Amino acid sequence: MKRKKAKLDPIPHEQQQPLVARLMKACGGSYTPEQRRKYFISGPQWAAAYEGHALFHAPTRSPITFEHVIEQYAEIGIGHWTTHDTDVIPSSKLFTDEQDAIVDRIRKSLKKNGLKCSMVTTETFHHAVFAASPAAESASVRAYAAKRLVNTVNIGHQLGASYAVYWPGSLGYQIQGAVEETETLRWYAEGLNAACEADIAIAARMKRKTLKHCMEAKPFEPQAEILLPTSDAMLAFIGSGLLKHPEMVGLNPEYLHELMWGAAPRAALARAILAGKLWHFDINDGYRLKHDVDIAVGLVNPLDWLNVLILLRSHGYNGPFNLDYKPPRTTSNWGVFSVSFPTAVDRFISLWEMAGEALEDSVIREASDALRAGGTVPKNAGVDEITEANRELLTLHELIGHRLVQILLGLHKGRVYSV
Ligand code: GCO
Ligand code: MN
Ligand code: MN
Repeated sequence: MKRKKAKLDPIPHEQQQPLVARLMKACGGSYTPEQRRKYFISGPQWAAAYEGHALFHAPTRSPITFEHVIEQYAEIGIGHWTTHDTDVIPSSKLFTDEQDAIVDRIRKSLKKNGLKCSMVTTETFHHAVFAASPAAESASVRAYAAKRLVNTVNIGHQLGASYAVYWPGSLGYQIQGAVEETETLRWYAEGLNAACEADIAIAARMKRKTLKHCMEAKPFEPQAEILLPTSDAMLAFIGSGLLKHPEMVGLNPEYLHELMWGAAPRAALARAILAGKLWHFDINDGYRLKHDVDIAVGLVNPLDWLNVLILLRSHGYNGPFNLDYKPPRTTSNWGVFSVSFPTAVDRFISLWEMAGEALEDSVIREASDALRAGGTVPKNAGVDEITEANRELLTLHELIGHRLVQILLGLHKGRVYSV
């Protein structure tokens, strides 16, 4: 039916927030902060503070402080907070008393708002010093990078974190032939080795557990060619013999980063699970074979997400779900915390609970059991008999797919459309 075109009156600025707030309420389906806090969900400082800038984009939002982010996360019910070193400490203030003062302010702000810092990470991609990567030819750059990683481990322990993440960023090249890959990867390993060795010493001194050091791959950015473009490449790197403590190093796959290169994220995660290295998980969404659009979880591929969470639930994944996405440039500073974050968290919780429902679903269960039982095959059966014996059961693959879509759309509860 075509809607009659109403004359639309412009909406004055002061009425816009109330309108958005009313429509948010009308959407329904939101969880309480207490319910949200039951999940190991973390909110990055850089996601909330993202100002909408990029190579082709001027900022659309104004800067905000970590105090504000932490306070807003607490209100929403995001129980954990994550940060890069330079999201909160300007590069020039690192390694100074000012760093200690800032870390102290963060600690107080977390405590006041009942949040925990779960993960820290080092920015080794933005500052000009890392133009040739943290594993640059120049030994002075590499020594500085190692010092930064060690400093972040230290901050992590001071803030009570359990995870450190490493996105190698500019580890790659624009111009082929200038960089020798094996040498660069050896140098990169030296940085991680320094971080792990320092961690062992700091953890012993502070009577804490060592951190879980998690590598994060991204295939296409910010260099033209990337030396460790996928989680699989990182698994090979961890097992290459270059790391002094491979047992301390695992993965932080990002959903979109795996999707970007054309992988099935669920299969990439399955390989990480088999290797015992799925320790941390950046959750977001986007499109295949495109740049890193970092859209909020479940907005593009909810069915794929449901399947990812079925895999993680059935393997008892209990690490963090880090909301590493970028609120759209069209969203206001106010909208970041009143629409973008709560809706991302709530879609995640719905999909997680739905995954539990799918695992318990009697139709899926009986279909999966039947497929595993297989058909009745006579002794010494030949290829034709084996094929024939299983033929009707294989139809269940599509039936399971249909059932998962029914669960996703709520149709398994008997919802139908009048036609
Ligand atoms: C990206 C990356 C980053 C990393 C972060 C942690 O999408 O650009 O995922 O957000 O997760 O740098 O090291
Ligand atoms: Mn990420
Ligand atoms: Mn990303």
